[in-house]
Amino acid sequence: MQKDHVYAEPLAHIQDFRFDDAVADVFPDMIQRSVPGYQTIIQTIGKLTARYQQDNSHYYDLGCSLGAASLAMRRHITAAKGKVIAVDNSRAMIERCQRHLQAFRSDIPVEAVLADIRQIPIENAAVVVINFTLQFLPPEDREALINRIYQGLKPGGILILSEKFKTDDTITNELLIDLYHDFKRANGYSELEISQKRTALENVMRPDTLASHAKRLQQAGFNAHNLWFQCFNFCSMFAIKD
Ligand code: GEK
Repeated sequence: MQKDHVYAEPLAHIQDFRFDDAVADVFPDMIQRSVPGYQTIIQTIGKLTARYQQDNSHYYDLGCSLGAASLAMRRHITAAKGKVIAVDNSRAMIERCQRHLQAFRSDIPVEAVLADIRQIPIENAAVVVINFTLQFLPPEDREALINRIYQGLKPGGILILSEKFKTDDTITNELLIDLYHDFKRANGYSELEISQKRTALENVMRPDTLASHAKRLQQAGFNAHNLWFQCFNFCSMFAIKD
């Protein structure tokens, strides 16, 4: 695994964060050291897939990066005629994702698609995963995607949505961010790396509050939804279509 040094040296001008070759090359190390509970979330995506799988269904991984969630889903599908559809709009990510998927043998087909998740059809789905990607969409586009996911799920299907979130009050928001930065320090990131990455993400990753996620899920039609994981300002929710 290549170590993430993307922000290790001082940069004269910090550009907006992009999922380019430099990031894709170090992504497994980056996400592991930057997202609290990442392994737990990926493993639980596998477990939930085992529970919510249905025959003749699609399993979506929206914003798949290198395909960790797709691999977890594929390992757990035993239902007949399943297909995993992994989507990312970064060429650097999807090329590496294709290689990862080919490296492991499986009878379950996986299609790795270079596309914008706002533009692909979502249909016949037993499971839809959107793991730390909704936060990168322009806020005004989020509702339409959640609505389309609801429409594309089969009855009894599940959406697993993981996000970084913010809180409405400054005191708890700053405390959660401080605890998160301690987590990054403990994982070997320097003050310079933490602050340069924060600046790079400022314009491209805009977290919602948990209340706005819950409202959006409810309005889309999900009557059953809840938080199942939280660590600092990172969380994962599930929503089940009845
Ligand atoms: C994992 N889910 O390892 N359409 C398609 N892809 C997009 C879009 C878009 N509009 N916007 C961003 N992306 C993964 C981790 S990373 C999260 C997901 C992170 C893609 C982007 O190219 C990147 O690969 C991914 O969403 C977000 O479980 O790095 O914090």
